[in-house]
Amino acid sequence: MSESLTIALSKGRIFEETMPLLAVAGITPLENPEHSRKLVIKTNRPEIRFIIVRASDVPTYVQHGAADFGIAGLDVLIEHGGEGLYQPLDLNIARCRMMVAALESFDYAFAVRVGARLRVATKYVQIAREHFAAKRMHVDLIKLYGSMELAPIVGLADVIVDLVSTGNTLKANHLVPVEQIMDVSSRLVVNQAAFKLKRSEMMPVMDIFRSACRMTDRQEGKI
Ligand code: PRT
Ligand code: MG
Repeated sequence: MSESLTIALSKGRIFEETMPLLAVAGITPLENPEHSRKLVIKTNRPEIRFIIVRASDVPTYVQHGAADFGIAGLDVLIEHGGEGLYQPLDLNIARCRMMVAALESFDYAFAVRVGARLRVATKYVQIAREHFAAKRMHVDLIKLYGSMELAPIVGLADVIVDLVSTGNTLKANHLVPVEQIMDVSSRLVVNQAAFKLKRSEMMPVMDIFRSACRMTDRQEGKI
C-alpha cells in the first residue's frame, strides 16, 4: 500500500467548499464532520484521510508535519506567519473581505485625516498592525477572540478589523465598513519537509486540487 496522506481542514464553510473540489476526482469522505464527532475522517481512498481542526490551527498541524496538507484562509495564514509551509494554490473558496468597520456615527475619514490615535479591536492583530503601520497611523490594538462587532458598541474600541462576507453581521450591529484591507480566500498549504520526502504521492493530490479549481473557474465563467 502507498504511504498515507493527511489533509487538515476545519469543519463548516471550508469543509463544505472543499468537498466538491475533491469529488471531481472521486474522493469523498466516509463521514460528515458536521454530524459525526470524529476528528479523523476516512475517505473512500484508503491512503487519504482528513483531520478536523480549528480553522486557526490548520497551519500549525501542517507546519509540524502532523498533516501533509491543509486548507486555510489567507487571514489565518498571515496571522500564523507561514513558517514551514508551501502555499502553492489559491483554491478560491470561503471568499470574503478583511475590512475596517466602525459605528455609523464614527467619522473614520476625519480620524485618519487628523492622525487620531485609534483603538482597534480585532482577532487579526498582525494584519491590523501592518495595515495601520502602512498608513502611518498610531493604533492601540486590542486582541479579541470573537464577537468583535460588540467592541465599538460598548466603547472598547473605535473600530474593528474583521472579515465580512454578506455584511449582515455589521449591519445588525449598526456598523459600516469604512475601508477594505484585502480580499481573502482559502489556500492549499503543504508541509515543506513532507513534500520533499513524499513528492510522488503528494503531487497527484496537488494536481487534483489544481484541476478541480480550473474546472470550477470554468463553470463560473472566469476562463
Ligand atoms: O469559528 P471558529 O472560531 O472555529 O473559527 P473561524 O471563524 O476562524 O472558522 P470559520 O470556519 O468560521 O472560518 C474559516 C475561514 O473562512 C476563515 O479563516 C476565513 O478565511 C473564511 N471566511 C469566509 C470567513 C467568513 N467568510 C466570514 N464571514 N470567516 C469568518 N466569517 C465571519 C466574520 O468574522 C464575521 O463574524 O462571519 C461574520 C460576518 O459574516 P457576514 O456574512 O455577516 O458578513
Ligand atoms: Mg467562525
